[in-house]
Amino acid sequence: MLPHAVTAERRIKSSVAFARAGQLIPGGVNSPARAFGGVGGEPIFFASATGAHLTDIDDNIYLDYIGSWGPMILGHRHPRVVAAIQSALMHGTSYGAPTEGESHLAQLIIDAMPSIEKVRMVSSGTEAAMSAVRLARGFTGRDKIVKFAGNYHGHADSLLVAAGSSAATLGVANSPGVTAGTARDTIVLEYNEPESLEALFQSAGDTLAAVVMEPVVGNMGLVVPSKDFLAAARRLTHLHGALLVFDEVMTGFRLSYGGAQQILGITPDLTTLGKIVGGGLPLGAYGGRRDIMNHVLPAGKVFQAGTLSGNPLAVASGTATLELLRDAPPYELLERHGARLEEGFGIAAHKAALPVWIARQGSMMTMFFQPGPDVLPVRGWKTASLSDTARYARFFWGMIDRGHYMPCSQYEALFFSQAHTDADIEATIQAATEVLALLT
Ligand code: KE4
Repeated sequence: MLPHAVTAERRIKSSVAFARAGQLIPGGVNSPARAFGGVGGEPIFFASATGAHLTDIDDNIYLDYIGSWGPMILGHRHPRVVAAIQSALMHGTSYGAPTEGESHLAQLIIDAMPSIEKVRMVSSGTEAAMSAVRLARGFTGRDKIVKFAGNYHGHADSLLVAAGSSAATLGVANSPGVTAGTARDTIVLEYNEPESLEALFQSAGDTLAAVVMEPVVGNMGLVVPSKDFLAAARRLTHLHGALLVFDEVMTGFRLSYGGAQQILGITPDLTTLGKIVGGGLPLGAYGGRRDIMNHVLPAGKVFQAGTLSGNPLAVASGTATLELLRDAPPYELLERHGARLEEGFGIAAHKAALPVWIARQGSMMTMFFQPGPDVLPVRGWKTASLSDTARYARFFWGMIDRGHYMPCSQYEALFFSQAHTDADIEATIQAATEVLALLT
């Protein structure tokens, strides 16, 4: 089932739905990441999804390259995941009390990531990151945290400083409403600059509770870390008694079954998870060293709670997803398809004489459109933010009109699933070749 070409005239129902939503919901969306602010035009409303495909409310079919911003690594509506949710549903939806399923999922997470000795489940990646920061501050007794420009860790106040993802896309990397007092305790450095991390620790190492980072960045577009940068983060936090927090909400179970930390060979003190761990239902988690996690209430004194934490339906969905990824790992297939997509896009951009930087890790990839003529390697926000976002927007709409749903921002990574076939990947390369040729 290959996508058919669609045009704006074929999205009338979406346009009507967006007009109605705009009267009821700020910006007509429940998350700015899906508002199309980075590409202009109106967001597309969807009705259903199966495997690698999305169907919008005008019955247009698209190959899906965001996969709900990461969770749908198995493809939409995997039968085993659907069956697990249905089975849990037959028993109830929420108890506000512990269930054995939560311990089973906790064991799966702990088995997958040796750095996680204990784990607490929450309902989103934001909650996971917010809680990990509070825990790091409670454990160390220190106030200040370090994050990196273009990294996004959800919308908790202390982390909405120089944030990536839709905060960067829509120009509110430092959101109104975040107080100066809060922002004062968040120090922002440039990703992949070990020397600035070194200098900070030299001057203020004993005031730092944690370094919080995306171990492979998806939220400024894809940026991979240098070995020196990662080594410095691990060495300096250890030396100065600060915690290293890997935000693996996006990379966890995506880049490998053990996440980015498995492929990078770095052991963090705390890890945050989301997206895939819930299989598309609302579930996040944070975990790490037992001595740290035992500070979380009621084992310890650091408060964190949640009505729907460890919700039985989300736990069933996440458990089925992780068991499928553990028992039939898709990572070799995803790597093969990723390498082919990277090659195809690179050849197409070269043919069109377009200055682009393509970054990829497994099934996460970004093609950065640059002003040129020279191509600058994108190592952090300083270079990512130079991107030609107008040209990206033209690429995005050209791909939409050919039935390929790319991230609606230059500052987001694309994702694909194990349900994408060789033919799907080739069709997307063909579409990109046609669109890029029109962008010169
Ligand atoms: P959620 O609260 O959206 O579940 O997770 C926040 C979060 C934390 N950490 C990382 C590394 C993340 O990528 C995210 C969320 N990612 C964005 C997409 N880049 C979610 C999309 C959205 O905000 O709608």
